[in-house]
Amino acid sequence: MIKKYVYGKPFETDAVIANVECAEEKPALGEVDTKDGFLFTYTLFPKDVVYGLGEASRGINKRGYCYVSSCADEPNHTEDKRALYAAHNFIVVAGEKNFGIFVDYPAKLTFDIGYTRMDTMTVSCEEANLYLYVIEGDTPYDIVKQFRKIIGKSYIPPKFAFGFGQSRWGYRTKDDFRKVAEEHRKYNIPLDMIYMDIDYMDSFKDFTLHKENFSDFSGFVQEMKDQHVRLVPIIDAGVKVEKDYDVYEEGVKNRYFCQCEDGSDFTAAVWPGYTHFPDVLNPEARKWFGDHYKFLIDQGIEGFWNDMNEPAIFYSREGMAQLKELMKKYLEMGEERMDFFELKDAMLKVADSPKDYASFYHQTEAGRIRHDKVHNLFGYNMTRAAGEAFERIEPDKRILMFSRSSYIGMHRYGGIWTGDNKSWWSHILLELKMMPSLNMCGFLYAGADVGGFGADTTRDLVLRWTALGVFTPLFRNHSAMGTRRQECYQFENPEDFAHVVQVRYRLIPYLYSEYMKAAISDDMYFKPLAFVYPEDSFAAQVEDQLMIGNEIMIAPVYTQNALGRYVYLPEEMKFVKFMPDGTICEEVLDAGHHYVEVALNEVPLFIRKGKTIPLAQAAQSVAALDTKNLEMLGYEGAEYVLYEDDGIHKDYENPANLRTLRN
Ligand code: MIG
Repeated sequence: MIKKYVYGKPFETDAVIANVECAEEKPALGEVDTKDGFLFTYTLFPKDVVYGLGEASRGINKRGYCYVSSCADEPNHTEDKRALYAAHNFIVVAGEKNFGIFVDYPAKLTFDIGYTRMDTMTVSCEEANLYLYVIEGDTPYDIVKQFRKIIGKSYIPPKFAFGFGQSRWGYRTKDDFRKVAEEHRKYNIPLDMIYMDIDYMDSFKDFTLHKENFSDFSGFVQEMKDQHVRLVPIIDAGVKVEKDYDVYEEGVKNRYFCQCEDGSDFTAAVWPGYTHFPDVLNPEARKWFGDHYKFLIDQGIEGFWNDMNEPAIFYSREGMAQLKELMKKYLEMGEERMDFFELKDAMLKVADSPKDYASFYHQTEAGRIRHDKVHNLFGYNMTRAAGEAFERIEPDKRILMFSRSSYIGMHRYGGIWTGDNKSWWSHILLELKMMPSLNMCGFLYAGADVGGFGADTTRDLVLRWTALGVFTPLFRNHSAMGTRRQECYQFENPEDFAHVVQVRYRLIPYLYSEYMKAAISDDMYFKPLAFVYPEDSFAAQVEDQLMIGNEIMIAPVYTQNALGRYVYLPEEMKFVKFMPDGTICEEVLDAGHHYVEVALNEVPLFIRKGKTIPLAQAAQSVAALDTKNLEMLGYEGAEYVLYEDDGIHKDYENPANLRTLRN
């Protein structure tokens, strides 16, 4: 049962696409107060669990902290962070009463989930102009499924995007990319994608190519495709201010950029230097920006990642002007009297400043709106620009797309990666916890930078993280310039990495099938244990294991120097380990707590009682997978319904895509 309540004059975000009638009465659960902004209050029962919020810090159970929806370029994903890159305003309270709420509001929103008072949850924002959806159901899982029905189908990438991708900020030349492909092939580390970070562009200008490094780009794209490797370029939000650069000139001429109060184009510095932001909330400008992806599609590109679309601002013209004033003051007064901390603070504060976000405007269907009032919709609509354009450019073909910033609704146009994590053990666990929360909000194609983006990694960390990445739909090793190199072939015994990545390919028939079933039926691919075992009170406390699809459970090792880990089995399961020599260890374990040993080069998973999964032979690319000859793993006599399609087109509902396999 879903009820929609309207307060004031909401901005139409298009997050919800089903027609839900507005209810006349007040919500039966919780109290709403609109005297001073919007305030929803609910008293939590001692054992209530709160799920949701998609991309956020901390646990699967969100209780006990305060989270803020305010998309931010935040590269430090520590426990104290209240806001990361996305705004996913959906939560589910499970326990004494089960209900979900979605607050469709595109500006800053605060979820105080037992932070100010441990027994009180509040959701609040400054202006009471929003839609509140209240969803009641028997279980949290049921509530999620109802929610997913009203926000529209999740994005489906091409099948190659279920392969392994290698990325690093700093690949510059064709030879850099060739080397990555060569090294993977040399060590039999499967590979389907190499990501192109900002250096492929000419001076960081969107929809351009570095002239010396990428002459005959389409020839190069084909050269890589001949090895079954797709190049996936990055697109940044800001368009460089540069005379005679076509994207810039068109945007200025047609008034397609976000503007200041006085009608001048808002100017912010990002990688290219000063840029303007395409006004992706203006349908015409959105179409224009999206059409530019064609420049790369025409050269054979089949996938993109959208970055810096919170949008990130290093500094604005105004911010720089103020800094200059301050520096001038210091130069005049001399260093004895200089307040070092004032200067340091001023420097840090120019980036992503609320003042800047409140100084430019969008031209929307509802008229001119100040950016800060719709801030959380920028990344969503940049990705929507691309997604809508793909429908025009290649209506029958799936194109890979994922974004850094997002809002619910964007899940229809692309996936997400979780941004600039670090090479920390705790971030393996953080990724695991985010995955089911993201699925609740519709984001199925998701993953984190395997091995960690910032900071120097270690071999064991990359191996353990890769063994989790085996199960995430988006499986990409990515790292920042200046950090220790972390491609699989950079470490001793690359065959260990080859083995772990090969396990992914062996599992692709199953993982892809479960992804597609989840996408087609608005279900979750990753589930917290409690969603599958609602009667098991211990399952609700498990924060480091996940269910995938209907057959398996994962319990990755995320502790350095650990030889294995404790795992909780809500029912009997078959413990499976993919050994480095290609064999598979199987052992039936009873329900309950166990310690399982898992070496660095082994990949563990658990098959639920009475279930079976298909397994392919390892292959070096998705295209090379033999899905006709699958072996079955798990319980004998069990059946599995496999979903398979050509991975390119959109014929999802064809009954021929399903076939029953028997163990
Ligand atoms: O300010 O393009 O999250 O994946 O490598 C950093 C360079 C800009 C941030 C992205 C990261 C990417 C990096 N970008």
